[in-house]
Formats: sequence, structure tokens, C-alpha cells
Amino acid sequence: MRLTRYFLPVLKDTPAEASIASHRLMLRAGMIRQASAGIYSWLPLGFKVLRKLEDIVHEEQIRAGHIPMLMPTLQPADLWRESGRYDDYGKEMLRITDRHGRDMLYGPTNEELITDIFRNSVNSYKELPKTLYHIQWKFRDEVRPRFGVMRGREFFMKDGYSFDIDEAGALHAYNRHLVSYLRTYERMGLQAIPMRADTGPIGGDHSHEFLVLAKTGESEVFYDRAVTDMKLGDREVDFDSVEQCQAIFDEFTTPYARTDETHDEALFNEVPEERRMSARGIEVGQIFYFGTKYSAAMGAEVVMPDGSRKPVEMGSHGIGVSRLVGALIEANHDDNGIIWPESVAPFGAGIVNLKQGDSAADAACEGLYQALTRAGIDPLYDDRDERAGAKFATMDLIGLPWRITVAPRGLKNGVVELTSRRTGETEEMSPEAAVDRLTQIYAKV
Ligand code: 5CA
Repeated sequence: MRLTRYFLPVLKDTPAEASIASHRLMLRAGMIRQASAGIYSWLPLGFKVLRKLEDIVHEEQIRAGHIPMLMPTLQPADLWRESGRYDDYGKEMLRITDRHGRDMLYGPTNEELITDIFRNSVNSYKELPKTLYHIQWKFRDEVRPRFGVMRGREFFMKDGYSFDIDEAGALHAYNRHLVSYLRTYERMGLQAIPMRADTGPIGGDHSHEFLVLAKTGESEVFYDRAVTDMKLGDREVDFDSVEQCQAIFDEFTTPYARTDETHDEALFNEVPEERRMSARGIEVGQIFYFGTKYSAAMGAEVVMPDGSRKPVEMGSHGIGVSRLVGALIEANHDDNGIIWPESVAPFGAGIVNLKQGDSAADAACEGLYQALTRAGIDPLYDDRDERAGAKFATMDLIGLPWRITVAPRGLKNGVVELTSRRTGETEEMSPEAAVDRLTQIYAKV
């Protein structure tokens, strides 16, 4: 993309309403604009990052054997009356009446709708297990929407629903989700720690939240420092293996890690004092096992081998996709702007032409632009007629991981500069070598 043709409305001034770095930087970098409290338009740069996260979530869900689909944002209230949650949900639910006077709502989550689809389509234990998921906008009329996309009213969420014939199957689905979430967050360059959590309005006995440690996080968390050294890494996972998923679940959930709602001071005190940590975290996902809460209330049953009918065992599993954009920035920024990990960067590299209109500089930038595009690196070429300082400031603000700087003086010696946004280190090399280097870097992402 050439910057002169793009839509990147960066702001010079820090918006007064933004109190945390990610909110400030998303507004300044032209990623989002507020439409109304807690409701945002995703401008092109923000939309690109959101799509990258969505792609990673899809890939990892499909790898774990889960089936993608798409449910609507608007749901009939009657389904929620069946589960009893229409009244329980209170003011957080946005209620709408259509022209025929029918009660509708903007879905805050989808347990009822998916249970309805299931009960109308599945009859036999032979069709189980199944996990269906979608990535769709949700609405919760939060009392205090704040921190930009972190606590929005409208937000983008992956929600998946598992259906099993018995508790053992449902617990495997729970463990499988935990493992696949570890992989998902690690691919985004994030450490999200699974912590024992409260189940809230979703219900059930088992729940883990995934937390990214950050000073600006809304949750208070307590953990054994050992959990911060744990990584799934690139080990081979067989998501059908009950034993392997259980072993990884045990490995990651045995050290103490809990949110304040489930915190147990006595248990925590058994952790050696030097490893006892309390901090703040951003909740980027949550998994639940709630058994037959919805299937029993709504009659989602299957015929078992002995001919009896049994309500299915269910769980639901969420990832806060739009919140993750904010969480990633909280974890990756400095005073000058965002620092995207390569796997989620909106563009793979920036090209800065220090003398627009100079024929050698223009030609070199054009060559780099073509070569990087061919290599699939998706460059953003700053071809504006601007001062060097302004071009560097924009690149630093929007946080592309790599910048190639092209100046007539360097070109006389056949070199351009390749700069890492994260370390600030700059190396001189030929334009071809810069393309090769970036190709190698992105081949590993
Ligand atoms: N049905 C279950 C699992 S699919 C569910 O709704 N879980 S949840 O309530 O925990 O939401 C899942 C994830 O969505 C949360 O972990 C969080 O990352 C994200 N989320 C929840 N509320 C908001 C909000 N107001 N703004 C942004 N993200 C949110």
C-alpha cells in the first residue's frame, strides 16, 4: 500500500478521553474512531490487525477440530426465556422490539441459539462429540465502557460450544480448548496465563480465564511466578488425545494462578514466598464447563445406545478478539508508539523515502515495494512529500516491526537502512539483502 492512497488519519494530539496507552495509541494511529460510548468503527489500519487476529483464531480452532459457522447478532427473546436468562441478564442486555411487536435482543453470547440449533438437528449419541464456533459481534450494555476496545459495549468475540455425551467427553473438550488457546495466544506473541475463575452469568462448575499481565488490567490476579516461565512452544499436539491434553492442562494449571474471585489465601500461602505474586491482568479469554444447564432447560437431548434420552454435556469457550488488539498494544509499546509482533502487524514493513522526487530514491523505493509485495510481506510505502522526522514519527506510531529507509546518500554506496522497531537497531545493506532478510524473518512467523 502506498501511503498517499491509503486512509490513515493519525492524530497529532493525545486524545483527552483516553487514559491508557492502548486506547490512546489506537486513536492516535488512526485504528479506531468512537461512534458512541463503547462502540467503535474499525478504520483500515485497525481492521487489518483485527482480521489478522481473527485468522489466527480460525486456524487454531480448525487445527483443534472445531467447526466454524456464523450465527446472527440479533436473537429472539423466547429462546432466552426458555433458559431463564432473559430476566437474569438485566440491563446489560440490549432489548429490541421488531415491527411485529416481537421481543428481540442483540446477543451478548450464544448458548441459547446454538442449543436451539443443536436440538433441532442432532438426535443420536453417534453424532457426538462436536464443537461448533463462530466469530461474531456481541453487545453488552456495560455500566462503564472504558479503555477503548478493552471494555466495549459492542465487541468481537470468538465463542465456541462443545457437545458431548458424558462428563469425561466434556472435560476433554475443556482441556482441548485450554491447549488450543495457549497456542493461539502464543502465536500472537502474547503470554496469556490460564487462571481458575468464577463462572458468572454463563454458569457451571469449571472455568478458567486467560490473563495477560499488564498494569492497566482490570482484574486482580494472584499466581506462582513459575507460571510466567511456561510455554507451549512448538510441541506437536494431538488434540484428539485425551491423555496429552490432560497432561498439558495439568502442567499449566497445577501452579497456583487465580483471579480475585476464586483467590484462596491459605492455598496461596503454600507457594514459596519469593514466588508469590499479585498483579493486574487483562482477561482475553474464558472457558466454561457447565454440563446440562442449557441442554436440560431447553430439551437438547440425544438417544443413547440403550435407547434412553439424555441431555448433552456442554461447555462454552470464548476469546475476546477485539479486546486482544488493545491487550497486544498494552504489552507492546513505547513512548513513540506501538510495536507490533510480526504475526499480527498490519503491514510487514514500512518503506520510508527520505527524498521523494529524487529519481534514484523513487526508483529504489519502487523496486523495494514491488519485491516486498511479491514476497508476501505487504509493505506500507511512505511516498508522501514530508520531512524525514514526520515520516519516522508516523512509522514509529503505527508500529510496523521493520522499516527500510531509502536516502540518496546511501544509494550512492548501494545501501539502504533496515531498522527494527523493537530494538531500534539499524543495519546498512543492499536493497536485495533487505528483502532477503525480511523474507527469512517472515517465513518463520
Ligand atoms: N459464552 C461465553 C464463552 S463463549 C462467554 O461469553 N464468555 S465471556 O463472557 O467470558 O466472554 C468471552 C471473552 O470476551 C472475555 O474473556 C473477554 O476477553 C471478551 N469480552 C467480554 N466482555 C467484553 C467487553 N465488554 N469488551 C470487550 N471484550 C469483552
